[in-house]
Amino acid sequence: MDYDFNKIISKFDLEGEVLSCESYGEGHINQTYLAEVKKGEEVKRYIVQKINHKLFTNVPALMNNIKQVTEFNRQKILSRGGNPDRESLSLVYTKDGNTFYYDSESDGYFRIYKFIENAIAYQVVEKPEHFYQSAVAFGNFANLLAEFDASGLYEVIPDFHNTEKRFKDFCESVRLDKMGRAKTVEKEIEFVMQRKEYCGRIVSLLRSGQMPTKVTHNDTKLNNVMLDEKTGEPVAVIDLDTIMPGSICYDFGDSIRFGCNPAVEDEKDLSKVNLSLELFEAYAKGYLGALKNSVTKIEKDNLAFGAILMTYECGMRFLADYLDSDVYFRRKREGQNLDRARTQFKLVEDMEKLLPKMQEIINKY
Ligand code: ADP
Ligand code: GN1
Ligand code: MG
Repeated sequence: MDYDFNKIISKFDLEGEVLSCESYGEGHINQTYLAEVKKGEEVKRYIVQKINHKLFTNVPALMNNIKQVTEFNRQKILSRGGNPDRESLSLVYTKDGNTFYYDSESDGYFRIYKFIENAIAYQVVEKPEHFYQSAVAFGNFANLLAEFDASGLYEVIPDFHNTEKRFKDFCESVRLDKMGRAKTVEKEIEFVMQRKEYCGRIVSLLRSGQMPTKVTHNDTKLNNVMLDEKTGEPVAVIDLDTIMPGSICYDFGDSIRFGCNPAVEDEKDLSKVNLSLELFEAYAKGYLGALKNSVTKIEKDNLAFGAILMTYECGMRFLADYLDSDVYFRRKREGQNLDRARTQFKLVEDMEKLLPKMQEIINKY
């Protein structure tokens, strides 16, 4: 075990003997573990996470956001007769009622969620139907957030999808070139520079009020939603760290970025990386179907562009991290962030060619 999980878990309001606590999942940000805890004859599973506090510098405020959203969600699910421990991310509080435990020994902030059983967070789309269902899940989640009083939410990472700001940060990484890697990725840097004009489009629409600012999830990739392992139907939206003001074009775009590509995010063989219009249509149908009339014209006109923007932005973030010596995104091997950046740029090129078709599909729904 990486940390003293016996001690850490004992601080939370759950009883029993910790049988194991092993590294779990494919998230790029937090350190996630699956714990098995035995109480009497029963073994229960939990997700234990060491929160990335380099990035989430105000953990109490972050956790207060999660508490507000999950508690709201819980009430909604209970009122329709559902099971909140399965249909929502559910926190296990500490014995003294806190949302997290700070372990001074490891300088780690830990939180625990109930494990959502019999459900899968896919890394790539295996069936178009699954992708459609993930769109329904994120669409319903957007509806839920629209009813939620967001005035008490803290903006966890300001400018999270402010692509103009991301571009400036990228230029700074190129300028500093800490690892001397810039000369080996000139082509990729040029790719970003050539598309600078993309950066301001959505932020200026939001700034001028032409596009509504909504409370959004901001990290809507396929492995942040759990689907029932048997029926493939949506179970719960997870990874609630980045709920903040944003645009639905970001949420829609990020789902497309990750899920419409049949290859993995760090695929080395770029011939396998492309945008599937079939998957795009499945997502558009599910998402717009769930959102119904709440989508404005300006949003609709920018959903397909949002996919290009989110993919471009994510590629730029991966490349900046490669230049900065991989300090942001967790990586399992050397060069992984560069490979991730390259898949994103390949997808951007594909989307640029397919944009009129993507827009046509949006207009259908
Ligand atoms: P990160 O912020 O690092 O992406 P996530 O919160 O998304 O971390 O968790 C990483 C992975 O752990 C998810 O993709 C999912 O596979 C799994 N996971 C997270 N929470 C739960 C849960 N409550 N039940 C089951 N699996 C979960
Ligand atoms: C991170 O946490 P995770 O792995 O679900 C990142 C997203 C990126 C994504 C790229 C808080 O998401 O913004 O789009 O990696 N999350 C954060 O796969 O930066
Ligand atoms: Mg995640």
